Amino acid sequence: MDEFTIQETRKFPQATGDLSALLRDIGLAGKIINKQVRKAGLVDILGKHGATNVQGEEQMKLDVFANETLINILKNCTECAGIASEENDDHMSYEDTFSFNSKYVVLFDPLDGSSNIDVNASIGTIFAIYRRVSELGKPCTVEDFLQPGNRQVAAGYIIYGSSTMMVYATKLGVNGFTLEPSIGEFCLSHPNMKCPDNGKIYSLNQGNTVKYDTGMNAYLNYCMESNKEEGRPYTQRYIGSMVADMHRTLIKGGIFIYPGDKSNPNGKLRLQYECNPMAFIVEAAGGRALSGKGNIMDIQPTELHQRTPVFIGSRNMVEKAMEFIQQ
Ligand code: FDP
Repeated sequence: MDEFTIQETRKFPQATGDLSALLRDIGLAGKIINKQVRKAGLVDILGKHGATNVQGEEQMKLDVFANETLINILKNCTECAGIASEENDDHMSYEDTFSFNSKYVVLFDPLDGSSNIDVNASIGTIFAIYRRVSELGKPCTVEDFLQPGNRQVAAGYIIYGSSTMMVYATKLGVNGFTLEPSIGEFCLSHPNMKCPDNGKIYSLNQGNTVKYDTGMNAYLNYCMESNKEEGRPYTQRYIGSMVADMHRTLIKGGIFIYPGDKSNPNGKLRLQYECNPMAFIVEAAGGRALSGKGNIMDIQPTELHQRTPVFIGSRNMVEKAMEFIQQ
């Protein structure tokens, strides 16, 4: 992966190599988190940590470990001015001369899908990289973290599944690397990933149907309706771990939805830590990511832990869903 990233950034004569180094450091954090995830069940890392995060959700021990690993690695590298994590109340600006002069900030969800940890289902780390807008030479500021998703320079995820993979996107495209455990390297296994324009899978928490509005329910009926020519009914798949559901959607096509509902009009998923990076990846792969009111990546964030409804995946399926949602 490191070699591939260096070759790619060489396509830009003005590139300094900072982005490649940052991606390598995030990959390193992924390897360390992976090592711990793979020991779950053997060492005392399963279960609850005993605290709640800023969203009032119970933190799992692995959430805390993953968060601290990313924070420390990015603090000690020279390309990151600061971070914002789904697990922390505020952004963190790294207070040293190297960091003051670093041009990138990173936002991450250290361990997404954590309700799946104890049952051995796939979980993942999601990250988004932005060029800071604050003045170089000084600490980064909250404005650096409140940029719309269309200003992302790169985004990606690491999935701890049947194998461990790091998938990242830049404006040049999306590539996937599988961790070769015997040499500890991410190796290019999924070059130039493309999200199929159409798919046969819809993915959402259908248990919430009663809370969905009429447009959303009409779309669900459309997915379940029989239409041989159009390949319906679609298949329903929902792991409840966004990284895992999105990885499948990226590879096989389909639509992943976490809509707003009567009790939570903005849905559950976080704009900056989950939806924007996934939107950047999927759109770089030819797919589509909408909120029901427009492009996810055009939303101007006003706070760090903002949520948004999300409809993401195969271009034609997402556009079709909008015919029902925007009624
Ligand atoms: P989790 O709470 O397990 O961390 O971001 C939160 C998330 O998982 C996503 O990964 C997942 O897609 C979604 O929540 C699942 O939510 P529901 O249980 O409400 O379906």
